[in-house]
Amino acid sequence: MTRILLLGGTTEASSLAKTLAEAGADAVFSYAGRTAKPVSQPLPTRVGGFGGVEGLSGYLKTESITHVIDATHPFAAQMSTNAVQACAAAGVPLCAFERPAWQAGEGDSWLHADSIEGAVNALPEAPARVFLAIGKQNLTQFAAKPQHHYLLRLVDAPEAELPLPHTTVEIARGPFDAAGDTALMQRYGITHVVAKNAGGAGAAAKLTAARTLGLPVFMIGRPQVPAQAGQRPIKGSVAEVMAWIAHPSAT
Ligand code: 3Y8
Ligand code: NAP
Repeated sequence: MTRILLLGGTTEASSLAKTLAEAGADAVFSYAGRTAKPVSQPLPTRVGGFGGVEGLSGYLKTESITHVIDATHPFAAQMSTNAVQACAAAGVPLCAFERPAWQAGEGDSWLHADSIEGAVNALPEAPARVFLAIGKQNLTQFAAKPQHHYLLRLVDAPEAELPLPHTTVEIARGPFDAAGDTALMQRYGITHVVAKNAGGAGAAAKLTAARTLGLPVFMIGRPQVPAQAGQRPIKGSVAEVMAWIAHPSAT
């Protein structure tokens, strides 16, 4: 009896949830609970961490999960790593539903950073106006360069004091569009953009806007998710995931 756990939090996860619901699949959608009011899904939904690998392994057993689909964001590396370990321990097939990384195109001026710290170090010394479109979980690292004015885009208004002295906060939930991001960056006289290589369409608008405005982008590469060969096949479309559910061994 197929019972699917869908680890969500991305546009891809939401589109897969729709297809699973339409197919009448027995599936549970899972959010980390990072935002105050996540977008509602057409599947039964759980919110909050599982309690590490232990907790996830226990969940797989008590909920008789037969397939896990990791459709989390490429930067949700801890969740993905936990899923690899818990699924291996429980002998439950796992696949990742992931969008390809963005590639620089004609007219782009990207500086590649291998981590958040790398992006901080790459920022100039002279005061600049930086669009920091990476959410709120990694802002502290940028306190190393307090001289810049940071435009922050957050899903929820910050509860605590921000770790940066000069900020403008934009509260908005994606997906975003290029015209909106171009106007936003012009309004605040942005000179540099920092982005995580999320891939997908939901966060790409700022890259198109940067190209239009001829601005440099500090592009942070994705973290690696350690997995044995075949343990975590990566699918790029809803159709591929649906085919995998039918035949998980035919990765
Ligand atoms: C809680 C669920 C859907 C999902 C939409 C996608 C698109 C909009 C673009 C910018 C970049 C950023 C951020 C972003 C985008 C989609 C997708 C995507 C980037 C929601 C969501 C949850 C989260 C968590 C949130 C993080 C933050 C990251 C904002 C819902 C809206 C910057 C990533 O305040 C916080 O603590 C926010 C935390 C993790 C990154 C960070 O480190 O702060 N996403 N985003 C999920 C959960 O609880 O499990 O609230 O509805 C989902 C989406 N965010 O269904 O259409 O698919 O990527 N999310 C990044 O890409 O850099 C915004 O501003 O240009
Ligand atoms: P993370 O650092 O990889 O995960 C930290 C912990 O959060 C995990 O160990 C797990 O807690 C819990 N968690 C994460 N995703 C979960 C899920 N879908 N369901 C249940 N628990 C989850 O994750 P993150 O980067 O904070 O991202 C959190 C969520 O936001 C993810 O679902 C991701 O898809 C979404 N998101 C993230 C980004 C981003 O830039 N990171 C962007 C867009 C959307 P336990 O160990 O207790 O199980």
